[in-house]
Amino acid sequence: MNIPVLTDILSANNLIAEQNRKLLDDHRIYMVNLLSSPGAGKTTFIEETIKRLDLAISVIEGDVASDVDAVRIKKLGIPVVQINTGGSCHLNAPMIQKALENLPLHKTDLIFIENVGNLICPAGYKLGENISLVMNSTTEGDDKILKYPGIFRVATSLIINKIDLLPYLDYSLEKINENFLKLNPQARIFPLSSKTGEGFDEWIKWIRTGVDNFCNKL
Ligand SMILES: Nc1nc2c(ncn2[C@@H]2O[C@H](COP(=O)(O)OP(=O)(O)OP(=O)(O)O)[C@@H](O)[C@H]2O)c(=O)[nH]1
Ligand SMILES: [Mg+2]
Repeated sequence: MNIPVLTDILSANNLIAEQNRKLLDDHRIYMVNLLSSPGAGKTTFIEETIKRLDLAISVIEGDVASDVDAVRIKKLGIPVVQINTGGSCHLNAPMIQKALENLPLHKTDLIFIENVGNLICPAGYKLGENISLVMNSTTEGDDKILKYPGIFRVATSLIINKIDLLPYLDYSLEKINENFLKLNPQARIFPLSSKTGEGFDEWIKWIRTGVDNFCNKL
């Protein structure tokens, strides 16, 4: 079935995503798009990453409503813009373009975008990011990769959060690893706990190297 309207919307979005990328390249800023279902632990993970990463970080928060997450990030003294989509289940490139106007780009190395909690629609919308991180938490069950392959296919890396709860749950890390690597053989997997900090060293080393390599290539 041909759906020209959707094709037009996506290509208009992609054009602005490219403009966002160009602006960020000019400022040597790396941008990460973080995707997951609601409550997987995205904001907690960003907070814990900010505490451990010696870079100038800014954050764009996407939610249907409220500024709850932006208030949390602001408490860490980090520049943050809250986007309320008013019902839409994903962020798009024009929203990010507007948010970038309100961030101190001249003193930012890395931007985290926390996308709207959802495993379906955010996958189709490029924002100008360097990488997409998809988070699956142990409390969601280990079958989500099979049920929502689209979002896991676009992931550069998979964050498995809440591993501190593994002893209490019927969740198989082996199954997740196997299913994810079938879709995405080149991608990295970081099992970690945003509550205890377990597993963060590997993740921090990896993201730091990613930012450094990006800056060296420009
Ligand atoms: N046990 C445990 N709890 C966690 C961990 N990470 C986050 N949480 C808890 O999970 C709940 C949701 O965390 P958030 O960081 O708000 O999740 P989120 O993905 O940002 O949620 P939305 O923005 O609403 O989609 C909170 O009660 C956190 O304290 C973890 O690694 N282990
Ligand atoms: Mg959040």
